[in-house]
Amino acid sequence: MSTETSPEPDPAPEADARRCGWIAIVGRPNVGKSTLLNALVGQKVSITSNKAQTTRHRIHGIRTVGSTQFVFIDTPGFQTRHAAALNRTLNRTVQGVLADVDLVLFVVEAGRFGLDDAKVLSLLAAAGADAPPVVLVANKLDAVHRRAELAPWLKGMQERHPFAEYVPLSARRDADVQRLLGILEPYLPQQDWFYDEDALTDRSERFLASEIVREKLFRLTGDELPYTSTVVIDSFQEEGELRRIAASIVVERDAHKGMVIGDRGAMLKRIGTEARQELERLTGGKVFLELWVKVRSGWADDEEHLRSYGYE
Ligand SMILES: Nc1nc2c(ncn2[C@@H]2O[C@H](COP(=O)(O)OP(=O)(O)OP(=O)(O)O)[C@@H](O)[C@H]2O)c(=O)[nH]1
Ligand SMILES: [Mg+2]
Repeated sequence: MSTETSPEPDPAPEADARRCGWIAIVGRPNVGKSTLLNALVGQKVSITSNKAQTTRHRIHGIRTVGSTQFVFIDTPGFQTRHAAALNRTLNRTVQGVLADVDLVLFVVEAGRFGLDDAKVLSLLAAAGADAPPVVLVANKLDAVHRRAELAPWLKGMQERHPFAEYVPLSARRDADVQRLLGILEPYLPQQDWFYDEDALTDRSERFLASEIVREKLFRLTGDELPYTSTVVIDSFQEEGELRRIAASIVVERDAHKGMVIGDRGAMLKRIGTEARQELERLTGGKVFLELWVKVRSGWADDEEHLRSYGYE
């Protein structure tokens, strides 16, 4: 009889081969972080608009492909201009996220690197020796008309920071987004998944409802409405497939209230209709949405109000 001990039997092959990890998406406002997140997840979990500072919360978007689960964290565009409490809160959210992830996607617009991008990069560089690897994502490639200038620009980026990967892409092109998933996979540790295979986000329908109303508000009112407007859900009831939602749009001045309501209520009605339609697509059921407009001056500069509105 042999005295040699036989090696431990292999654990179940699927569990052993599984990968899962946290990937933070950071960058200055408006570079397309949330658009990229939605494309990576394959469904809208984070609102987007051409207004800077659209994202205000940390949002997990989850995508499971084969044996790998990617958990992306969308973050607010890092603010360098204003110092109101809202911005301090947003910046804390970004910095808090960086400490705890396996990988960082630093998103910039392809061919552009400005002072506000540099400030975000310096934050990443300051994270020290055990900082996670950083992948440079040069987004909006579709908007770059002089492709020949891209190679020297990428070379310049190499000198700025030892990025783990350099990925020019367009968040709007599905093939680019699938390629990015393949590039990121090897950076995730081998471990079991954190979420169910079909999970898409850590956020509730109630939260998504307030975000979708805020997106329509931003998109439909254009540039006149200051970004300090927000949306609060007053009640959210589920009755089978039906959702009854009452929400308040909170603005800082009476003049803004007029803007949101519009001529004989036309603007508010449009915001409500578009939000309801999107919520019905998202939940697959009927939605009753009731919208109110309230004036609360100074809320964005008041830490207590921020907390009561769900900002961390
Ligand atoms: N042409 C082009 N536009 C894009 C692309 N990706 C995003 N955009 C647009 O860029 C704008 C900003 O996109 P967001 O995804 O909201 O940007 P963000 O970085 O999340 O912005 P904040 O949340 O404000 O920090 C939107 O109008 C998008 O449609 C892209 O690949 N190509
Ligand atoms: Mg965003």
